[in-house]
Amino acid sequence: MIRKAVQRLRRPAVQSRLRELVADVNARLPELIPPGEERPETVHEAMAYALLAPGKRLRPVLTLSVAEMFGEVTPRVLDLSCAIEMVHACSLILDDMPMMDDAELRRGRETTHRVYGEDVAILASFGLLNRAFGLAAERAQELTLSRYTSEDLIHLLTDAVGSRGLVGGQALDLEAEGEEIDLDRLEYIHSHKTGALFTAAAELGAMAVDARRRDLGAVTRFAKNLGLAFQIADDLLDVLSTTEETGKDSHQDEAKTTFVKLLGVPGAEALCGELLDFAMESLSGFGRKADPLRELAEVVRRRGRI
Ligand code: GRG
Repeated sequence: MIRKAVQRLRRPAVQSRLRELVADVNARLPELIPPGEERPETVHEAMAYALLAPGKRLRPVLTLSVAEMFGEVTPRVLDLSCAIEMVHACSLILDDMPMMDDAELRRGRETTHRVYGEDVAILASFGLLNRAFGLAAERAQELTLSRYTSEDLIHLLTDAVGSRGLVGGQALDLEAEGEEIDLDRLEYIHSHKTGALFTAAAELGAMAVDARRRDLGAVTRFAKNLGLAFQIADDLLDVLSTTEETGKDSHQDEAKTTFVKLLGVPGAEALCGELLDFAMESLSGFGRKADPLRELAEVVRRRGRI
C-alpha cells in the first residue's frame, strides 16, 4: 500500500521528465538535418516537413528512458534517439503514399506526398533514412563501450528496418489487404511493421550506455510487448476516434484485418491491457529507475501523448 502511494506521489515528476525528453528531442531534430535553403531545397524541405511535424516522439523517448535506466542521457545518446525518429518519419512518408495506405492526413497535416509530390516524398524518405544511418554510425563510433561494438548498434538498426523488420511487416501487411488472415499472421505483421522499431529503440538505448547483456533480455521483452500493445491501441483509435483527435485519417483500416476486427473492441482492449501488464512485469527487477518506462506503458494504455 505504502509503495503504491509513494509511486502515485512520484508520478508527476516522472511525467515531467518524459515531457523534458520530448522537448530535448524536438529541440535537437531540426539541428540534425540539412536546412531547407540548401540544395536540393524541395527534398530538404520535405524531410523537415515530415520529421518536424508534431509527432508523439514515443520511440526516441523510449530510447532515452532505457538509457537513463542504466546510465545517463548524453548528447550522443540523444542523437541516437533522433536517428530512431528519422527512421520512423521515413516509414510514415512511405506508409502514407498512394501505393501503400494512400493517406491524406498525418500528424494533423497533409501527408508529405500531397504537399511535395510522390517523387519528392520518396526522395525525402530516403534522405531521412540515410541521414539516420549516417548519424547513428557517427555517434555509435564516438561512444566508449566495453560490451558492444559500434557495428552491433548499427546492425541492430539495419535489422529492424530490413526485410526481417519494418520492410517485411509492411510487405505482408500489403499482401494481406482484402484477405482474411488469422491472429498468428496479424501478430507477425505488426510485431515487424511496428514492433521492430520499438524493440530497436529500446535495445539501442540500453547498448548506448553499455547496459549488461543479461539486462537486455528484459528490455527486449518490455519493448516487444509495448510495441504490439501500441499497434492494438492504434487499431482501436482508428475505429473509436475522430480525425481531429488523432491528426490522421480515421477508418483507414477498413479494408484490412486488424486486432479489432478479429477480437472486437473489448477483446482488443483486453489484449492490449494484457500485453502492457507483461511489459510492466519485465521491469520488475529495475526498481524506481524503470518508472519512466512504466509511465510510457501508461501512455499507450490511455492511447494518449506523453
Ligand atoms: C524503409 C523505414 C522503412 C520502412 C519501409 C513503410 C514501411 C516499410 C513500414 C511502415 C511502418 C509503419 C508506418 C507502421 C505503422 C506504425 C504506426 C502505428 C505509426 C504511428 O505511430 P505514432 O502514433 O505516430 O507514434 P507519431 O505521428 O505520433 O509519431
